[in-house]
Amino acid sequence: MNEFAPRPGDALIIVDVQNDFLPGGSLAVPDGDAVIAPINGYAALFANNAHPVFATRDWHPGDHCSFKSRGGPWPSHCVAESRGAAFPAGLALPQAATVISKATDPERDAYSGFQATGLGRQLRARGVKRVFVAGLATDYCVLATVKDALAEGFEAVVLADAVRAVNVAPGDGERAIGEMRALGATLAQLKDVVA
Ligand code: VGL
Ligand code: ZN
Repeated sequence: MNEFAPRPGDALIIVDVQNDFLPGGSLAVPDGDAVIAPINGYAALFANNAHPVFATRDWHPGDHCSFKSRGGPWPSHCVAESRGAAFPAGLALPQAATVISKATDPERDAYSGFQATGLGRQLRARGVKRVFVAGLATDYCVLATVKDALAEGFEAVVLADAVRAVNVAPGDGERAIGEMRALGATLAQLKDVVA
């Protein structure tokens, strides 16, 4: 029996696959669009087997504290309701997917999909024990989401073929993967999950 085959108690969390994080966006993740095809595969697999699918989105007010205009580290990105904050046309989100908006408070950043969103409560309410995490970016929101998932007692599987890193410093993505593994996350890719 394949340990990564989705079973009852599993959920998929798609992190921040939004136009601004894709090539051409205001905070483009290198090769970020490469996550879309494998994520579409995971999303179909989970949805077709009635396993919950969640999609987080960075959903900032126009004057968010993380923006350079306010002394933060990032260019303006993912402003709520903007085209940059939208999911890309190529992302095949299942009808039943639950969208989780985060970092909506102008005065606080939130990399983790669990931060002030009720995601942990929603997962527990649906009997989820193990989360499969994909999306952008490996070294920020994927890392923070996986750390919080583990801290809240979920098992976490990082979908290695469906994450990409910003790499502000070279190697940040690899270090993030190492950190997640050290905390107890496992790594899988599409062929492990469908096998
Ligand atoms: C993210 C930087 C700023 C992410 C969000 O989704 O990883 N990174 N805001
Ligand atoms: Zn952000």
